[in-house]
Parts: sequence; C-alpha cells; structure tokens
Amino acid sequence: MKIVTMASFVNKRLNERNLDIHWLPHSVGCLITCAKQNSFVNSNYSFSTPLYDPIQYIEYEDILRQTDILCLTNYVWNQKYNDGISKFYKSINPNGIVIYGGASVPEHKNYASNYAHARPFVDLFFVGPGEVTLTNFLQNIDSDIRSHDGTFGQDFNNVTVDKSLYLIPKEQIPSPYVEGIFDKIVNSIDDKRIGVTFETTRGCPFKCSFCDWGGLSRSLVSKLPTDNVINTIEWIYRHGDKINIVDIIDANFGMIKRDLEVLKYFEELQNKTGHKIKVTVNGLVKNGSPYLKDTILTLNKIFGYSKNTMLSFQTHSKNALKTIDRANIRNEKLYPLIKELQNEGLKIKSEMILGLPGETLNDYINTLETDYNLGIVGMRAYPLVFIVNTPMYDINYRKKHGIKTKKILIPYDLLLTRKQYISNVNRRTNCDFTDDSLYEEIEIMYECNSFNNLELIEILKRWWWYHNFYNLGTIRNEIKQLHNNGVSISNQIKMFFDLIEQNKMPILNQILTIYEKAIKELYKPEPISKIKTINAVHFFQKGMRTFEPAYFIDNKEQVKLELEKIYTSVDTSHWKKRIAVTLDERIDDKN
Ligand code: B12
Ligand code: SF4
Repeated sequence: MKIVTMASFVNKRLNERNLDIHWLPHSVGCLITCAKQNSFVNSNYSFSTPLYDPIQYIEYEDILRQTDILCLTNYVWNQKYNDGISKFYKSINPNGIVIYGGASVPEHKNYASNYAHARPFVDLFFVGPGEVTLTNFLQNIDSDIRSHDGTFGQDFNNVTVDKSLYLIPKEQIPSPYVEGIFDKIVNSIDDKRIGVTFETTRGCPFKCSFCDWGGLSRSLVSKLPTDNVINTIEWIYRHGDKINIVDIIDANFGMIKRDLEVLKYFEELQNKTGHKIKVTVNGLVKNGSPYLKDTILTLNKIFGYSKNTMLSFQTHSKNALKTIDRANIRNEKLYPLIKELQNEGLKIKSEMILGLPGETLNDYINTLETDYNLGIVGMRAYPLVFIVNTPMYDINYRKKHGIKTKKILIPYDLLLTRKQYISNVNRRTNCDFTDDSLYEEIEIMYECNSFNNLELIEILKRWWWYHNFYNLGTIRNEIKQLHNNGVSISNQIKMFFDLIEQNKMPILNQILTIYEKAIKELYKPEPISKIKTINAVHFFQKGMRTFEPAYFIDNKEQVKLELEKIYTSVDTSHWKKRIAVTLDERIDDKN
C-alpha cells in the first residue's frame, strides 16, 4: 500500500486574520474523492488527511517520512512554500515522488520547461483539472514517468492544450465533503472556525485577460449534479456548529435558475437547524442574467447582504475593458440593475483592479467619477497580479500593450494582523529572502502603453484620495455637498493635488508621502524588489493603503484646517478615536 499525502496550503494572509479560519483544502479533496472511486487505486493507495496549514516544514516531518507520494496544489500564494516543503521532503525521503498541480502550473510549453527546470525536486507536473489525469497516473504508476497524459517533466511534455484538457465529466467531480475526506480535520476543530469553498459550477464562458479562466480552452462550464450540490449543503448544516463561512466559488453565480434553488435550500436548512453560517459569493454573474437580481435579493434576505453587495466592474474605462477583453461584459447592463437594487434598499459596493493596461490617469479619474455617480457606497480595489495561464501572461499580449512586469518578494514576517500593524508601522522585515518558506513571490506590472511608471504612481495616489476621503467616510458628506454644488469628483481631486503641489497642505502631504514611499517600493521599475517595509506589505496584501485613518485622527485639527481650504467646513466629530481605528473599518460608522 502506497501512502499519498496531498496538500493545498492556504493563503498566509487568511491565517493572519483575527478570525482564524481553517479553510478545508478543497482542490485536493476533489482529487482524493475521484481517485478513490477507482477500485485499483482505492485498494493500492492510502490517502492521508490532506494538509492545509503552512506551518514550519519540520512539524510535518513524521507525516512526510511515511509519505510515498506528495501531491501539492500550486497557487500564487503558496508557490514558494510548496517549493520549500518539496525540497525538505526530498531531503528526508529521497525516494519519494513529488507531484505538482494547480492553477500555477503552466499549460504552455514555453513556460512549462522553465517552470520544471527551476524545480528539479519535482518529479511530475500536471496541467488543468487533476481528477482524471491523477487517477490514471496512480493506476499506471509503474509505466514510464514520461508517458502520462496531461503531464510534463524536466525533459518531456505530454500536454495538449485544448478544451478536452479542461473538460471533466461531472460525475467525476464528487463532493469531497460528502465523501468524508475532511472528517478528521472537522473532528479535530472544536469551535466554529471552519471555512468551506463550495462550487455548483466550474468554468467560465468569458475570457478576461487577467484571469486564469480567461483562456479559450477553459471556456466550458460544467454544472455539477444537483444531488451532489444538495448533499453538500446538507453536509454543511450537519456541521453547522463548526462551519463559520461558506464561500461559493462559482465564477458566475446567479447565471442559472438553479442558483436560486440552491439559495432556498440554504435558507431552509438554516431555519431548520438554527445554524447561522456566513455565505459569500466569489463571483456574481456579470452579464445581466435574468436571475441576477433575484439572486442578490435572496442573498440579502437570507444572509443580510444589504451592506455588502459587491459588483465586479474592474474599471469603468471602456478602453481598459476592451484591452482586458472584458468588453463582452458590458457595464451598461449592470447600471440599470444597480438602480433597481438601490431602490430595494441595498447598498452596492464595487470591486476594481488598480492599474489595468489600457487605462490612463484620466480614465482612472473618470472611473472614480462614474462609480460615485452610480451611487456606489464603497469601492474595493485589488492589485493587478500577473498569473500564468492567463491571456495577459502571454508574450504577444505583453508586446502588444507594452507591458513591463517585475517580481516582488513579500516577507511573511510583515503579514501582521491589523492590530499588530497599528503598533508596528515602522517595522522592517528580518527576512533575508534565502529561505523559500519565509516569503511569497508575485509578478506585477509597473508600466504599459497607457501609462508609464510615474503615471501609475499618480493613479495610485488618486485611489488614495478616494479611498481615504470617500470610502472610509472621513469627509464623505463634505465631498457630497461640494458635488451637489456642482464640483465634480475629478475637480475635487484636482483641487486637492494642486494644493499638495503648492505645499499648502503640509500635514496631508506628509501622510501622503508615507503612502507614496510604500507604493514606490512596490512598483519601482526594476526586475525584482525585495519588500522591506510593513507599509508596502500592508498596501499590497490588505488594505491598499497605509495607516492614514490613524494619522488623520492624530493630527485632527491640522488635517481639518487643511481640508477646509477646499471644503468650507469639515466635521470631524464622527471620526473615531485612534485606538478604535482598525484597518478594514471605516473612519465613521455611517453607511
Ligand atoms: C478561494 C480562492 C481564493 C481565496 C484563498 C483561499 C485559500 N484557501 O487560501 C482568496 C479569496 C484569499 C483568494 C485570493 C487570491 N486569489 Co484566488 N481563488 C480562489 C478560488 C475562488 C477557489 C480555489 C478553489 O478552491 N477552486 C476549486 C478547485 C477544485 O479548483 P482548483 O484549485 O483549480 O484545483 C483543480 C486543478 O487546479 C487541479 N489541481 C489542483 N491541485 C492539484 C494538485 C495535483 C497534484 C494535481 C494533479 C492537480 C491539481 O485539480 C483540481 C481539481 O480539478 C479560485 C477560482 C476558482 N474557482 O478556482 C481563485 C484563484 C485560485 N485565485 C486566483 C488569484 C489570482 C488570486 C489573487 C492573487 C487575486 C488578487 N489579485 O489579489 C489573490 C491572492 C493574493 C494573495 N497573495 O494573497 C487565481 C489563481 C492564480 C494562481 N495561479 O494561483 C484563481 C484561479 C482565480 C482566477 N480565475 O484567476 N483566492
Ligand atoms: S474574471 Fe470572472 S468573468 Fe472574467 S474570465 Fe475570470 S471568472 Fe470569468
């Protein structure tokens, strides 16, 4: 009997949160469930309880010593950790086999060979969904390692990138939850701290260039069998005393009628069992599905979404939408929906990506203006990250849009909880970037045809303005009032930055400079930046800002006087005490 250990190590960022959620390792759970359906595999292999916590490798020594095959899911956030644990495994178990799969394994031959050469400690790499290919491999483990479909290695490649690579018959996607793959983990946790990623469909028909599902070969959508979905919901509520959060990870939830039935079933079981579980949706359908409005209203009714309805626009710039091939998902279709939802009393928030190719500084300011005019109560932004297997990653796309990227190395010792961050704002890393397990590597864009590096910094400074003054509520009412008096958002932004330039706002300039230093550390044009300061890490990983609310409060009177050069009267009475300012919260409690 061979022992297989599988792991999908979570994002460190999640573990650092106040609420320490144990996200069950869904991806490898699917692989184990499918493999066990095969009678040969089931009787010749024993699957250990899958791992998910990226702790010190040494703590896994006993498990790894007994493991014959180590299978790892690779995402951007755990690539370095996986490389480190694989080397450690080979050092204690030189005959063991290491297998890589997951979103970060490159499907194209050009990138595959570099990826393999950088990892001589890995025996076999699997591309795409692994249910069928891994089961076949385990069944034929004694055949030549170079012979397995959908895999590559140091000097061979058996991957053909077409739709069949991503087509998994739905009966091959059984629910790992229902099949008991995570029972041991669940039993070992005493309180309500488990997170479940839950899928009812796989794949996405769109092809946004920044997204891993955006490839043509991935455009198929598999609808998981209803029984499977229903049984998973029942499993969730059977463990409702331990499950804190369920994240629906479909790319386009609300696309089909069944999604409404799924939600109704959640409601029924919530009422029957009394278990309150937070349910979030990773991606709502983008293209005006007839079920979208009802889906959002139902989510709101059952789970109290009224303050948290997120719509992903990424940008309002037509040119950028075209450049990222999201033109097929028209924002115009979303605008009327926003009005309808607002009429139902919902507060809508938007999700954006900062610094997209095709966007200029002016476009970005217009994006802020449009969002404001749509009555969106808060904008959330994410950094643009370059990931393999996306259309944007491709060399031709890069050439066409003049894209220049760099690597940033983010040390884990600066990933502090928000409370820790507040008392560590000047901290620098102790990491010397020699140990793979102590940092994360991410590729980002610092320049493209539509903006140079300096303009990107200016774009990020406009986000600073909008986020700190509008999103956080610092002077939301003052901004609204001036807007009602005919001064657009772009003019308000201009007035602010003109005064900064003329050195008429010294304190705000100082606060802005702290932020500017952080973003320059991340985006400065050089091939690799080893990130050293906590502000830069915080900007990138958590808040997309530094410590502004607390600085505003510390310098309340001066900040008020400076802002009153634009806004006749600035009310600071609603600003919280410094001690109460947490990084995800707003500066006031309104809205
Ligand atoms: C949950 C999730 C998160 C969570 C992480 C939770 C956690 N556990 O740590 C959160 C919300 C924090 C998150 C953040 C981000 N995410 Co995310 N996320 C997901 C999501 C929605 C679900 C992952 C999942 O469980 N999928 C279901 C399983 C079944 O699919 P799978 O993982 O692909 O596994 C299959 C195959 O890959 C393969 N396989 C996997 N492992 C193995 C192992 C072996 C041995 C084999 C043979 C095969 C194999 O077989 C599996 C079954 O078919 C996916 C989108 C999606 N629906 O997949 C994005 C996704 C993984 N995220 C992505 C990205 C880009 C990000 C961000 C960088 C976004 C951003 N710009 O900020 C950030 C990370 C930032 C950071 N550094 O912290 C990309 C992946 C890019 C990459 N190469 O890693 C995805 C694919 C989204 C996309 N379409 O682009 N994410
Ligand atoms: S961003 Fe969303 S809509 Fe676009 S390809 Fe990815 S999953 Fe599909």
